Amino acid sequence: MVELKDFSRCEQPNWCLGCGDFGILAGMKKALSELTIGPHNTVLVSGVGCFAKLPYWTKAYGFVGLHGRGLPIAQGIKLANPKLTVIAFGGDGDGYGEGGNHFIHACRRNLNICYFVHNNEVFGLTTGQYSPTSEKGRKSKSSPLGTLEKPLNPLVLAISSGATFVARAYAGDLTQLVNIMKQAIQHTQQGKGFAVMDILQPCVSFGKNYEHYQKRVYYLGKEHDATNKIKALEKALECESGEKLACGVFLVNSNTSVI
Ligand SMILES: Cc1ncc(C[n+]2csc(CCOP(=O)(O)OP(=O)(O)O)c2C)c(N)n1
Ligand SMILES: [Mg+2]
Repeated sequence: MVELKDFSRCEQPNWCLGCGDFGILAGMKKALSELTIGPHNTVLVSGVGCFAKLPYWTKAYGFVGLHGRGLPIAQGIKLANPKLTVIAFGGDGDGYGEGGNHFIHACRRNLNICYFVHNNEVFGLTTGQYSPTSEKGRKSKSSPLGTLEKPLNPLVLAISSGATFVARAYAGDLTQLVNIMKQAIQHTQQGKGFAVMDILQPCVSFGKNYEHYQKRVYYLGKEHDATNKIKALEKALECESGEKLACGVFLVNSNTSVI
């Protein structure tokens, strides 16, 4: 039996009070323990950012790497020991900006690892610059007149690049977060390939608050056919206005994973 406390350390996270990262940390521990995956079989890998401190505060194997470079490390670990459950963590800056190139090719390569991206639409650790997922026109210390670019759509990028499990969750809804994380982990355990989860994360200091997400988040219903790539793309494109934020499993497919 694996219990939640098996993943706990005595140190407390130093994230801002109310940070969505707390929800993601809690969700990950709950998902692993409910799947009876123990700390001795788990490796957590991250890059640089507030989110990247997650392995510090979890009792499991961990590696905190360079900015945007979590995925190559995680893939190397999986190749060296395929029996391990490997979860890479990214931030919207880390994973979709600095590490964007690794992201695309990890989707194509489809190794059996999870990628959980803490998407708070901002560079949190460096105190509030705009990120690849910030909305157009966002004013920040690095864009005083507002950003000029449209935000990146990570779901569309993951689907079109070949990832076989693509989902979105919300850090403020633990029940659904755990449910979707468990499906992602199981996908990799069944040898079906790379599982990407974009996780909407409130940033109480520099980004959007819980109210913003609570008003917009809804879940894909049973009518959504996640085995249909075109339908998955359509749903992912629908979210671009930012007014309605669909969560759930957009795409699930089997694949040709090498390991
Ligand atoms: C190569 C490199 N470029 C820039 C930085 C500075 N830096 C540290 S954290 C960070 C932003 C992190 O943002 P994100 O990935 O969204 O994580 P968050 O802090 O929001 O959780 C940046 C630009 C760095 N450490 N290394
Ligand atoms: Mg961020």
